[in-house]
Amino acid sequence: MTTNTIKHVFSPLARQTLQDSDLTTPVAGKQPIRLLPWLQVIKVSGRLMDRGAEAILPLVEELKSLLPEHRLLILTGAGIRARHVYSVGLDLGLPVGSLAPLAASEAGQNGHILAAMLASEGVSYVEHPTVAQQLAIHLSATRAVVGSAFPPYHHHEFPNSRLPIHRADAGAFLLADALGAAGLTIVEDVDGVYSCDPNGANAADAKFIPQATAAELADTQGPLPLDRSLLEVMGNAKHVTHLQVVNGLVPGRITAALRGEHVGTLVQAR
Ligand code: GWN
Ligand code: ATP
Repeated sequence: MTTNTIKHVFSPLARQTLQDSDLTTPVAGKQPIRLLPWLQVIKVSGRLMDRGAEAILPLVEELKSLLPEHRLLILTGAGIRARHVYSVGLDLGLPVGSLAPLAASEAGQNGHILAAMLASEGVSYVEHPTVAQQLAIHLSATRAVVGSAFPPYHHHEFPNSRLPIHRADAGAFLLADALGAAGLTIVEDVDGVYSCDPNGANAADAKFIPQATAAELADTQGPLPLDRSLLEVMGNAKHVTHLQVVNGLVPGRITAALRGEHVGTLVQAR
């Protein structure tokens, strides 16, 4: 009898369809572990990088000052070069799956720039596959690394859009949540989220929103400084309960946010 049983490996999913949630939920319904519970994720907006030395040099000094206190994954957005590539590509009729990697490479370029400015502190740019598989060993060797905030969906097309819907804000949140990070701070060139664009035509009417749920922001009609897909993915978060949007042009705001102070717009996942 023993000769038979050693050939059988018990597995609760071996003999059933994976399509039936009544059968899979008892096995798959468990809360995932936090891989890097001490990690702070900081997403730096592409627009901030577009402002050049005036914005980047003070930001670099603040990021350097955070290193003794925090272990960081710094992720960069795409900014103005991606807007240009979108307009050229759309004019030519390129499909959205061709546009996404073009824009993603601009987010990567901003990351390479920021990493070069932080290199003297032992900070390097790491590739997407390294973020996915070797972040722990890199953050054992150094206090921070830089990567691209754009999600690597490459040529995968999501329906009903001519522009990639999952951009740098959504990518940063998906990573922070998948890693079970301690927090996510989105660094913009505005104080946070307003009722309308504080740099737009109706700037005089823009009211600052100190706190909102992702669902409340999703219900708004006007422009936001965040990807709308971010608000959707936040609703399905496993670990990260909130993020804070802060102004990276004001020295000290990122430091305060990482210490848990309310200095921008707090967005609650639920
Ligand atoms: O190139 O700056 O990673 O980290 O979505 O893919 O378009 O690639 O297609 O590891 O895999 O341009 O080459 O480029 O930004 O994304 O990288 O230097 O296959 O390190 O080769 O998932 O960096 O790059 O653009 O992030 O966002 O070689 Mo870049 Mo991006 Mo580097 Mo990455 Mo895409 Mo890779 Mo990738 Mo592509
Ligand atoms: P990426 O990093 O993906 O390139 P980004 O964060 O640099 O993107 P945007 O997504 O365009 O850039 O967001 C930043 C800009 O959004 C701000 O400069 C601001 O003028 C504008 N904005 C539009 N609507 C609002 C709003 N409701 N509240 C605050 N800012 C807004």
